[in-house]
Amino acid sequence: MGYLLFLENDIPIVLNFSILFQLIESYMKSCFQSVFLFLSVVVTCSTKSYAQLPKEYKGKPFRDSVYNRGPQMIPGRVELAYYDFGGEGVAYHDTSPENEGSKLNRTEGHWRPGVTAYTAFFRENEGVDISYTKDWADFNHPNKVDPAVNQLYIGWQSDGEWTNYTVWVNKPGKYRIITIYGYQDNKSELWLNGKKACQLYLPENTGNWYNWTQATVGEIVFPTAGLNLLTLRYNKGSNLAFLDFLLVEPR
Ligand SMILES: [Ca+2]
Ligand SMILES: [Ca+2]
Repeated sequence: MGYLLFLENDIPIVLNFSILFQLIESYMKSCFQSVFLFLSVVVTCSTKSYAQLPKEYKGKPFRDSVYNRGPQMIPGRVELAYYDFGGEGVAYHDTSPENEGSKLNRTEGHWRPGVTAYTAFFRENEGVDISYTKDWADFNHPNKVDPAVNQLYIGWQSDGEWTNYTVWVNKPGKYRIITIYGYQDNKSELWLNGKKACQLYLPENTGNWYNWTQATVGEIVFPTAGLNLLTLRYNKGSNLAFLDFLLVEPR
């Protein structure tokens, strides 16, 4: 067996080749195992984070120049106007092909002074009917709970309509759902990854579409963290702005 001889700071160092090879082999094995372990963790996490999304779902989380944070987070607020990309039959179903909110806001007096085109004609070329809260319609009378100024909401609801949201669940568990709405119960349901998860109930009839209030409207369990597909199925009855998910029982 050969020897390696060299000098370090003028001190001769002698190494047996077989020991050297064992050291190299051991080092390489250790590196390989680390890389393998890392990849396993990545693949496992990735699989776990996406497993619950229906495989056939082709929609993608909404994003634009103003909102670019990716999937909306739970716990937190899901803005209903930020339904997924993907179009009619994939990301939403709406009975009228036009955005009735944008269409109205193109008429005289409905694009209010100081309101941006982004807000007044939000997702104008899609079918979901979206508008925003206006000075002379939503704030010219007392509301039980005021919505935000220029709050986007889904209106012009018809029976059997729905919108999809790819959400990121940070903490599995049971959540209370709080919303702000105008008018009356619309018999909404939330579906999670293609299965009915809960019924929503808007408890108070506010009198009309532009009298707003806030209420707890249901509870839902998110069993798994990561990406989940939330579907809001609604019927005629209300203007609906967002859903707040408040964690009440972690799992
Ligand atoms: Ca429509
Ligand atoms: Ca509609």
